[in-house]
Amino acid sequence: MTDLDHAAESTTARLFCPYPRDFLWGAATAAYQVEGAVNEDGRSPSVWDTFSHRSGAVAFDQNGDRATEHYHRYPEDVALMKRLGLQSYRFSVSWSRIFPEANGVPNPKGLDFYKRLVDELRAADIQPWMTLFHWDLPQWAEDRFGGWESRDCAHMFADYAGYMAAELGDRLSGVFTINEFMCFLDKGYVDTGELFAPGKNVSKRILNQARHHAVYGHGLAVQAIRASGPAGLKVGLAENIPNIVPILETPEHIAAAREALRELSGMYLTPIFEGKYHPAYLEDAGDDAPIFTDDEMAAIASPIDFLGLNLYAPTYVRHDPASPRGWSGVNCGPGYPRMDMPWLAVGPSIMYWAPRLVSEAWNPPAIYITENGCANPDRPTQDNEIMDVGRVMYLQEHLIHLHRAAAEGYPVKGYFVWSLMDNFEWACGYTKRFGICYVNYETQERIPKLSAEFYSGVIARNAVGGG
Ligand code: PNW
Repeated sequence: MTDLDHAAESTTARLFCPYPRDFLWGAATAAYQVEGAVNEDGRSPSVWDTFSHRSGAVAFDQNGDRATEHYHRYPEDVALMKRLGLQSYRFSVSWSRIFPEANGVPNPKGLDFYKRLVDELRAADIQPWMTLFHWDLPQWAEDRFGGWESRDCAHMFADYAGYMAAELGDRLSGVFTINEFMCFLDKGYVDTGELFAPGKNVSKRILNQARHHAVYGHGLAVQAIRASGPAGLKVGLAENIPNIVPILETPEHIAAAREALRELSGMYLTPIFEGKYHPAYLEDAGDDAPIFTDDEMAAIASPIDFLGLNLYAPTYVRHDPASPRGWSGVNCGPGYPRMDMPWLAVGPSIMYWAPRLVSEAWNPPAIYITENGCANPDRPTQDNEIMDVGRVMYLQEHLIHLHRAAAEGYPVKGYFVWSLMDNFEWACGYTKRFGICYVNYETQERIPKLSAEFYSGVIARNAVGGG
């Protein structure tokens, strides 16, 4: 076989060879982005309600009051998932629906919504995967003790996690404790340009302490879920790791990439897997480093059943003997391809490198891609079609690289596209559309886009290409 034949064969293989037999295909959303019904059935405000009602905080002063009305339209949405052939759905729970006040008294009506949603999913043969915290901290926790600035937040979170595992655990396929530390801490506690709720501006010292309480909250939640949930309930977290890609596939650049991943995850995933903060993080923090105990570090490193990875944009890294740490970052530079979001540079090989580098660094028992997708300025044609060829391109290229990770034996077990439908995109409001289904925000009509048809085909074939 010539080199050219070999190259052709491997590309074809990525496209047409099936994914592993029991690979799980799904879609994801998050409570505040889709539910609406913010004042119904006893729900109290979260920090995102407060923040989005602050003038100038969100594009066009938009908010999630109505969102996509998933709270009421969930039967229709589950039917849509079924039509698309989805095998799983990752949703998040609004903590302040379950515990509207600080007094620890649960709200049965809030819980009942998630019971109905989960039952509807199971009746449609769609696996429910629940995220406990996707940034919408109850406002009472912010008012009472400054949210994650306080250890109390970690304990309250664990109580809530244990309660949900006891009430719903027997009907779930998996639980994610926390979604993306960076987005509610680094973007919510410090104004670095794109401010998220609660929209504070704290000192480095307080930020580091809040980061510590959040990873501690994750660890306590894992323990509470195991203590209160049914035996065998699987638990992990969903994290947007820095998606390190070595600038070239050579041993030095790959080693540099692995070290960069551990170091840049120094305050989040590194302690969760290693029970210790990365020394470079503590050194950089100096006097602003968090205060912690050995027992807390042990709780943070409670074993998990899987790691969820939210993968969007690459961070290129090179081997660099001139840098004290032996590696440095490489900017994408002008003219680099991007999707319709300032931070969304396109680098499909993240889908290979993230599972590989994470496995080499920490060897998690299983990996799920808990989010991947892109914004595209979608508009229906006169015939009410949404021809989002850009998103089809993005998804196809990413899935080819994910196939490589699976084919090389990294333990990728499933993939959740972000998102099932267009929704409230945080500080961008409704101006950015990430859905594979279009939402008309006037009528709340959902229209599957071309990418939904593409993704349905992938699921049906369990392979990227073919027809
Ligand atoms: C994720 N970044 O957020 C969230 O989990 C979703 O709720 C969100 O809608 C989706 O990605 C799209 O934004 C991110 O700056 C926010 O790299 C920011 C970044 C990445 C992910």
